[in-house]
Amino acid sequence: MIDSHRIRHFRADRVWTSQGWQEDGVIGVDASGHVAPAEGPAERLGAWALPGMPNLHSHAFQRAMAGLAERRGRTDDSFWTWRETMYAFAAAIGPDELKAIAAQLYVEMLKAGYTQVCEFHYLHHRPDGGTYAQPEAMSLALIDAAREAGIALTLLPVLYMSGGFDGRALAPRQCRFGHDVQAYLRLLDNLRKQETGDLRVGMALHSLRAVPEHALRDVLAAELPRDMPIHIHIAEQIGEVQDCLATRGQRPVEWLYDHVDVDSRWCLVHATHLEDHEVAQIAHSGAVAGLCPTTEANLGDGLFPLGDYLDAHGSFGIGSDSHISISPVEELRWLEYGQRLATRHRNIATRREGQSVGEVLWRSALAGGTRASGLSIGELSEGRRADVIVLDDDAPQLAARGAASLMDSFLFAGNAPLVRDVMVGGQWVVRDFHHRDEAGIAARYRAVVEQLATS
Ligand code: NGQ
Ligand code: ZN
Repeated sequence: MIDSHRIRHFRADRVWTSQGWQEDGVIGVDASGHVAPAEGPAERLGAWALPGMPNLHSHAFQRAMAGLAERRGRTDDSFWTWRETMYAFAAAIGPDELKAIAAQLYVEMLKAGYTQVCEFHYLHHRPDGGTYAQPEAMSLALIDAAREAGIALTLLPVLYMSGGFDGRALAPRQCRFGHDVQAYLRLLDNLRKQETGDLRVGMALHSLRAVPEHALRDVLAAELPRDMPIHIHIAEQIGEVQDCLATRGQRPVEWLYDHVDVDSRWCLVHATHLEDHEVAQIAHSGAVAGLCPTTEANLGDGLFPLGDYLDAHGSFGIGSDSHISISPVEELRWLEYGQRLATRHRNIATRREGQSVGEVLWRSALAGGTRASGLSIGELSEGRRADVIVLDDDAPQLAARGAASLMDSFLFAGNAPLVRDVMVGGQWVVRDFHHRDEAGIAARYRAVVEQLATS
C-alpha cells in the first residue's frame, strides 16, 4: 500500500515523458524514492524537468589521468600506447585512491545530469596481482564512492583471463585484473548480497581477447538471475578485429553471435567496427550498443555506423568510459557530429522528417542506458525510480525556446552547464548547481591526485 501522505509532489512547466514534453507536469515521489501517482499541491521545480541519464560505461580510476596522455610519444601514438600509459597509472591505485577518485567523478557526473553509472570494473587485486585481505576491496571502494556521492550504481565486475585472442597469459601489469571462473562467480555472489534499488550487480566480460571460449561458456551457464545485465567490449580497434579474424576466422561480433545467444541483456560496448550484417545482428538481437563518443574520439577508435544501425531499429546508450569528458550533452553532440563529419550530411540521429535530433538522442540514450543498467529507471512514470534533472530557467541559451526546440538547444547550443538540480531515487543530490558534499569530496580527490603526481 502506498501511503499518500508520504508522497511529495513536484511540478514543472514541462516534464519530459516518453511521448515528449507534457505541459504543467506533476511528478509524485513516494517514500521509497519511486515515481508515484501525482495529485495534490506541488512544489514548483522550474520550467523544464526530465529524467536523469544513465551512464552505461565507466572505468572510474581513469578520471584522474584525463589530460595526461595528450603529449606525443616516440612512436605513432595509438589506443595501444595510451593503454600502456593507463596501465602505468593504474598501478598506483588502491582502494583508498579509487574511492576518492570515484567519489569526485560521480559528483561531476551528477552535476552533468547522469543519475546512474555502470562501472566496468577490472582493477580487482593488488598491483602485484595478489589479492587484498578483503578480496572485493576495490569493488567496495566503488560502492562506497557511489553512496557517498548519491549516484546509483550498476557494478559490473569484469572477468579478465587472457592477454590476447590466442589465449596467452596475462602480462605482469594485467595480473591484478585476473580471476578464474570459480573465483569470479564467487565475487559476483558476494557482491550480489549487497544489491538494493540503487545498486545492481551485473556481469562483464572484458573482451573476446580477455575471455577464452571455455570460460565464456562456463560463466554464461552459471546460475545467475535471468535479467542480469551482461557487458562486453566488442570491436573497438581495427587491430582486434584483425586478430580475431586471424585466430578465430570471424570478426568479433560475428563470432559472438555464432557462439552465444545474445539478447537484450547484453550491452556491446564500442561496437565500433561493424560490417552490414553485424549491424543487423546487433539491432535484431535487442542488445544495446554502448557508445562512448568522446573517449572513442580521444583514443582514435573510429566511428560507429549510427545511421545504418538506427535504420535497422538498433538500441544504443552512452557512456563516458575513460572520462576524458563527463557530460551526456557532449557525448550525444559528438555522436551526431561524428556522423555529420563522416557523411557530410546533417541530422543523422533521426530518420524521420520533422523529428528533432536532440529529442531522439536523449530518448534513445535513456532507453538503452536503462536496459544496460538493469534497473527500472529512465522515465518519469509510475513505479520507476525518481531520477530527475531540472534545467536552468535563467540560461540565455534556453530563452525563447519552446517544447519543439528545447532539446536541440540543450544538446547543441553551447557549453554553459544547464543542469541546475538533480534528484536520484527521490533525494536531491544537486541543488542550484551545487552537490551536497562537493567541497569535502573535491578536497579528498585533490589530496589523492597530488600524492599520485609526486609518487
Ligand atoms: C579498458 N578502455 O579496459 O580500460 C579499455 C582499454 C583494453 C577502452 N577500451 C583496455 N576504452 O581494451 O584492453
Ligand atoms: Zn571500457
